[in-house]
Amino acid sequence: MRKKIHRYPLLDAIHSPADLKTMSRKEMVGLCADIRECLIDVVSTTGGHLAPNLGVVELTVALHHVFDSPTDKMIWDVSHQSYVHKLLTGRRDRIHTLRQSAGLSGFQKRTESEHDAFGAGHAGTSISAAVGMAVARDMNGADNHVVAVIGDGSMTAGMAFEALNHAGGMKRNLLVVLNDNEMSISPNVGALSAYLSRTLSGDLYSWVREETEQILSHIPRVGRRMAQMARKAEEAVKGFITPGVVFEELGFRYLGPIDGHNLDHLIPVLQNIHRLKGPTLLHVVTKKGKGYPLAEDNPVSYHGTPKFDKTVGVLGGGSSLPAYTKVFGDALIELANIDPRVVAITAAMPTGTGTHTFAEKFPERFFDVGIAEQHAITFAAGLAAEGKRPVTAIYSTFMQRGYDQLIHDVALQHLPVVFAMDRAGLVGDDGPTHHGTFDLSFLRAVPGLVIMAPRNGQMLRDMLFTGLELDAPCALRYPRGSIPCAEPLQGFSLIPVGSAETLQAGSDMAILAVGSMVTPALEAARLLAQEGFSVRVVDPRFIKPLDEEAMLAAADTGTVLTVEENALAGGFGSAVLECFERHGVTPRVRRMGIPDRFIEQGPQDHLRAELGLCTEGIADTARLLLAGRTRHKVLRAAAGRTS
Ligand SMILES: Cc1ncc(C[n+]2csc(CCOP(=O)(O)OP(=O)(O)O)c2C)c(N)n1
Repeated sequence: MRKKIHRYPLLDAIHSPADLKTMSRKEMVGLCADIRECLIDVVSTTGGHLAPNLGVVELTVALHHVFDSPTDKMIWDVSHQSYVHKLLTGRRDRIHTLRQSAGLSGFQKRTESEHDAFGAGHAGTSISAAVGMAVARDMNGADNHVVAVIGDGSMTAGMAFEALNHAGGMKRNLLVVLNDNEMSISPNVGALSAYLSRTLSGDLYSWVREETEQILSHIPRVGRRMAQMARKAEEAVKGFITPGVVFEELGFRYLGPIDGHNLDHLIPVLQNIHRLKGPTLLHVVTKKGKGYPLAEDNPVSYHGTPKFDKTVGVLGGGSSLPAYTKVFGDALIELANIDPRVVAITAAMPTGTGTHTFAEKFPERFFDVGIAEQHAITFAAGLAAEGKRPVTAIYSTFMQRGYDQLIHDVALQHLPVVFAMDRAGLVGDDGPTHHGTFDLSFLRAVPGLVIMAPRNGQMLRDMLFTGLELDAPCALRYPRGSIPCAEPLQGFSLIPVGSAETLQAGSDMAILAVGSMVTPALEAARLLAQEGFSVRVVDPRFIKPLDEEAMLAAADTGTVLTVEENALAGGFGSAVLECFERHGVTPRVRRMGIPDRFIEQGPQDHLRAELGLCTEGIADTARLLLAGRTRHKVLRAAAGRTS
């Protein structure tokens, strides 16, 4: 029998967190090295969030050494940094399936493991969930620990402060670990970030070094123990109690900052906290990308990466066509050159939304508000109320956060804010927390909001221009990935609001396809033409207001197929049905889109193909419709109606 070779011997010996309990400190240091190597090996082949995970290796090991998951609850904010937790909680042998179809999720998922206490993907939820769990624990008379780990970036989310406020007032046992690496995806922004940096500044350190032991030894019992411990862990003495006033005023006991890469600091501190009562916040300082020089030097690129060659680093590659994100970013700069009223807003995603180039060009007109989508939207409303033309670039999935602000602050006051919603539709490996498949449904209900979806790069430019010329709020949604074809991208044309474009005439049936679905719909129509069918193809361009004339002309063919990368419930197809109902026309209609379930992770193209949202899928559905068409006509004639 061949002997199994252990690539990561210490990591391979861990089958559950219980195995960590008996490890010596030295072994744990070796374990951390194994984990880093494994992370780099895995993420270089699967893609994923490398730098955030490299930064929490020691912290995760220490937490699992001291606390008892799954009895103690560990909640990772966003949970993009939970790979180490996965490795330590029985998922080592499946880690190579990370973010793959039917593989491990890139985030925490309750259905994946009993150690995943709470699922996430969006930022700022961990403390709220932890407070809920702490209250439920107390109501149940249990005594387990609840630990939320939140990054300094995610701490900029308003929800985190709502939760701190609630928790601090209630005095339940709860630990919040603030993982401070001074980075969100990009460098962290705002006053809180500046405040946290000040707590790490040299001046403060020296003040603390002198004062800490004295202060600690004056705290009865716990204080003496902590002082002894602090003495042992030389470096940890740095700011053992620093002015974490913000958190203390919110009712938390603030401890830190401590070195989040030093187990000799982390473990004794956590062991002490384990015995403390009440809400505690431990401020831990880490380095994003720790241990992999390429990631340490460039944490933005290694925050989330596609697969890469680990010896040379993250490689570009992929399509030779520009991404929608870049087309948008370039167009925004061009339009801002023309119109000085144009300003740009991002909620902690300058690179992801393509607004980072705008930031370089127009630093005075660019605003990164942190992970604060709700604030971003009302902030935009304020700017618009005073005559600016804000373009608020927020991924479709994160727009969900700002729905009330969109209705109450923007639309109700009819303020001209442009929402540029990247990553609309299926996003791929990030999975259900990140698919942008609801925006058409939730936006369509908002009175006065213009909703557009471009089918190519030039149309994105024209829609952005049209949006900025409007005296109304508007949203444009475009997919993750490259534009569908090489085309000269130049100039800007106004698109008449509410006008569809008929791309191909046809009389047997009509396909009405939105945004990313237009190209496959045209290809499907071409296949059908080869089979002798005459198919009309219409790009509505505007989901709201709908070009009713164009929709009714489509109905005249007697058979209509709508295709969208959005939930079927309430999406574009629903709008078309509502239009037909308003006008009393009854063509045969089929709607293609996202069914009423959450779509798992997988390559974007595979997911689309599985749902039929591709050339073949559209052609197949069209064929079925066309086959039923004759029968339908006969039945309708028998019922005395014509179409
Ligand atoms: C509501 C929301 N907005 C934006 C994002 C995108 N996002 C994912 S991780 C991240 C940065 C998080 O920074 P931090 O919490 O400091 O963690 P780090 O990656 O630095 O460890 C952002 C902005 C998100 N997940 N959720």
